Amino acid sequence: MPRRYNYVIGDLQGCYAALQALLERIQFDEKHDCLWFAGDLVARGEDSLATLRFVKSLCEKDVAYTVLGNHDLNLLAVWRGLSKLKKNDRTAPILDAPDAAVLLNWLRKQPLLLRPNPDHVLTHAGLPHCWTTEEAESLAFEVAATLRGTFLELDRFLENMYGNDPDGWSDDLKGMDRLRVITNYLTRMRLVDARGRLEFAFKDGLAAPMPEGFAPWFDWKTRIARTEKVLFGHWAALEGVAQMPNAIPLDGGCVWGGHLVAYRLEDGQRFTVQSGCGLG
Ligand SMILES: [Mn+2]
Repeated sequence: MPRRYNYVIGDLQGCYAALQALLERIQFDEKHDCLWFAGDLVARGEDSLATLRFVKSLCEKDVAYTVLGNHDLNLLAVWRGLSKLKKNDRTAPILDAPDAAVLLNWLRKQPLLLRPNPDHVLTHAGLPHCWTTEEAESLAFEVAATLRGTFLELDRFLENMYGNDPDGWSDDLKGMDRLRVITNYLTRMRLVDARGRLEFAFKDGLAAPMPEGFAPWFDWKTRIARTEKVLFGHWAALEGVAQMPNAIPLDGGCVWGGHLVAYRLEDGQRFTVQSGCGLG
C-alpha cells in the first residue's frame, strides 16, 4: 500500500515523551504514514524500555523501520555480557524486563543501512566518500548478517566490535577488522581525511577547529557522484539543522536538551519538538 508520508526521525536515545509529542505534531497515522528511525533508539533518555517496545511494535506492523546506532550495538554487547553498562546509560530496565530477550533478539536483526526510496539512503552516522551507495549497502549487509547469525557469531562480533583500528577502509580487509571498520563508518563517523581514514575524538560543530587533514565525511567528493541524499543522526552538535546539499542531519540533540527532529521525505519539511526529557 503506498504511504501518504514518510518521516525520518533522529536519535531517540530513550526520549519516549518527546517521540510521542513529535508523532502528535506530525499527526502520525499508522494507517497511512511510515517512520524511519536513524538509530540510537536507546541510551540516556528517560524511558529506553518504553521507546524500544514502541518502535519494535511499529516495525512489526511494517509502519516503521530503523537502522542500528552505536548505542544500540552497545546495548547488545551489554546484554551478551561483553561490555559493561555505561554510567550514564539508563538501559538497565531493558535488561531486567521480562521481554528483554524478545526485544534484544529483535534489535539485533535490524539493518545498518536502509533505502527509504530511490533518492535517499539512511544510516546512523552517514556514508564515507570511499564507498558508492551500492558498496555501502552490501558492506552494511555483511555486518547485519553477522549480527543476526548464531549467538556464537553475534558474540564474536560484539567482542571484537570495539576499537579504532584499522582506521580506514581497504578492499582486502577480512574478518573482524573488516566488520569493525564497516561498523565504525556506519555508526560512529564524523570526520574523515582524504583517504577516508576516521577521526574519533572530534564531536563539536562545523565552526570548531578540526584536526589537520580531516573534514566532515559529507564534505569529501565521492569517486562517482552520489545521486542519493544521505540521511543520518549521531552528530548532535549539528543540531539537526546544518545545510548541506546532499546530507541531511537528523540528530537535534534531544537527549541533551535540544530537539527531536522529523524530516518529511516527500517535501523536505522539518518538524521538531523541544526536548522534555532532559537527563534528570
Ligand atoms: Mn550515535
